[in-house]
Amino acid sequence: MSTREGTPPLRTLLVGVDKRAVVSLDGPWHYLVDQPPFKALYNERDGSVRDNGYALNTHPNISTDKPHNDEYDFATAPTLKVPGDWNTQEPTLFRYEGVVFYQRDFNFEPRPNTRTFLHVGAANYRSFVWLNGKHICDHEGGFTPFDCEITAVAHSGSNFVVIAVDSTRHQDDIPSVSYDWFDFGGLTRDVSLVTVPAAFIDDYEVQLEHEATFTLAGEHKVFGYVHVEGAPAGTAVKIRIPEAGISTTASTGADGRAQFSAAAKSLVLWSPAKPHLYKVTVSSGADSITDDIGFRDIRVSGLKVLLNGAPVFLRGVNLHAEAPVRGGRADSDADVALMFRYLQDLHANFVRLCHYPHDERMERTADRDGIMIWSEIPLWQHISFDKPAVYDKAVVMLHEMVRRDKNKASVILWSVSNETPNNPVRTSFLTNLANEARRTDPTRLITSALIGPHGSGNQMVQDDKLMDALDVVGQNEYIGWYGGKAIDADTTQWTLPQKPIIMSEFGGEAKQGLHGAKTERWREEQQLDIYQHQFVMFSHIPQLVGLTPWILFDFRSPGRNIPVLQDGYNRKGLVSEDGKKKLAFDFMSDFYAKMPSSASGWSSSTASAK
Ligand code: GCB
Repeated sequence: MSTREGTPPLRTLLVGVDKRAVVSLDGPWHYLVDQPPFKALYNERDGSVRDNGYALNTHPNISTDKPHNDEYDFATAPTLKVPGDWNTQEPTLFRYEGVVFYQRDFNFEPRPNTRTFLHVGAANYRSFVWLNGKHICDHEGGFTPFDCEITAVAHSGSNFVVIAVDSTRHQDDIPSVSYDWFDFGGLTRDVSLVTVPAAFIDDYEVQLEHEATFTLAGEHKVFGYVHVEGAPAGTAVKIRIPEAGISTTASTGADGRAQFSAAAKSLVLWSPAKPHLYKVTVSSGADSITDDIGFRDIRVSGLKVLLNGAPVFLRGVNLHAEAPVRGGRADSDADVALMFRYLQDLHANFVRLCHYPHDERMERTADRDGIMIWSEIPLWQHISFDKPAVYDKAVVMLHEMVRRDKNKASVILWSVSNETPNNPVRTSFLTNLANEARRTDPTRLITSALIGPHGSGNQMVQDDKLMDALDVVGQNEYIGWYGGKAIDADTTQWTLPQKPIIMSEFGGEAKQGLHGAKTERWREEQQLDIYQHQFVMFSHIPQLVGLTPWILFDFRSPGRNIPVLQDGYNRKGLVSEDGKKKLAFDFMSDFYAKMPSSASGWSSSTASAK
């Protein structure tokens, strides 16, 4: 198995882009579809990327007597809105998985002693970027940001950028070819130009110091680092948190990092009850960023998860990054606000963002509103676990996820995978990845959602060796839907590790508005019945520290093809895709609402909820 040394360099550079003054390139971009076999993007001969095709943004000779040339033209091509998936913007692209070229012009005035980056919030799945006809960067992975430097290529006046996005699935991609969600393609998150001084802050981490033991009272320390790119060792950085009485300086080492640790006066620790954020300013030379950061401690003690030293019960739900009501990939403040309205209605204090990093607005809103987050990379079920290159790719995705969100107090869990096959090759891959996650961020908890305990009769024995590498174990199961009857859950007994357990998926499908007997499939009553029996089972799991039912909203999935009932949607939502709540929503919401906020486990959580 390849190790850190073999890992390709992290291409995402800039942390805290949403806190910088940027030039937005959101809006209409011209597009051209490059249908299979994708001759505009890939050379037929060897599959290499063509730099001499649409990337050049030439125009056809139409009304002149010049010789025949290329047969494409962005200038007169239609447009797609960025950010946005192409599937829900153009009916002929609804089921399209392939290559789309995007192009737009922008004006630029270079400023002396600055560097400029093109920042892409996310593009699914592979991206190839050219500026003024020059190939400036590529990126793989549909859910994390990347930056391409344009300083040397951009000129004064009008410039053009071309981005080819390829959403085709491949075996060795992450996720691989088969997954239970819709493959929304395109420039799905914000695109901007970020101009920074020649020496600039590309990365910083500011957190509550993670001591060996946590004490609520007494002095807390804030620690972290500021990384300055393009500055010599010994460059000064300043970290100021006025409300916490912190104003400190540090200087960069040979690696460009300035480490710091500073005592804070009586911090208000971040929690769902009080999601306090501090204004934190990091600066160096001409560069400065002011972020909003919460400070809190998350750790495991025995069978409990402790938030700021107190056991906490994670009242959660699963969520895909699909916009309710309007449909399509969630990409705006309005989409995020709507999702959070339902989380509030559910009385949730926790959300599992499935199965890939979501728009950064989710973490920002969760920080502000006091919702804890499980964030995951898209290692979903079958991945090419036997390939070192795929491991390297997984490490890059992990690093990109952690790098973007490590300053978000809301994020308490990094998940390395979901429902992967239990075999030695995969266990070694994921154990290494979990260890890498812990090395990268020792202040948070590492998890994974597991499936498939060995069972005989009503005995479920989870003996997956991957659990040894996890702080918190996610257990998925669908008793009453994919197997058995709802009532079987009453007598199901689990043998689980002596670690905190989150029941990370359970549920069943129901078509909103379809009513009948609880024995009838697809009825809201049956979905509710599944939930009620699950709760009997949960009461026998002493290690239970949280629940995330599958899933908040019905979501598109191309394999869900029962007409009328599914119509291309996975119907396990507590709410339909157009925002209507099902009976199971009210059940979960009542339960969470009645749970004492001090609840830490099932017995304390249910004491007053019944
Ligand atoms: C699972 C997967 C999830 C699916 C869900 C289902 O176990 O983790 O991605 O969508 O089951 O509905 O089958």
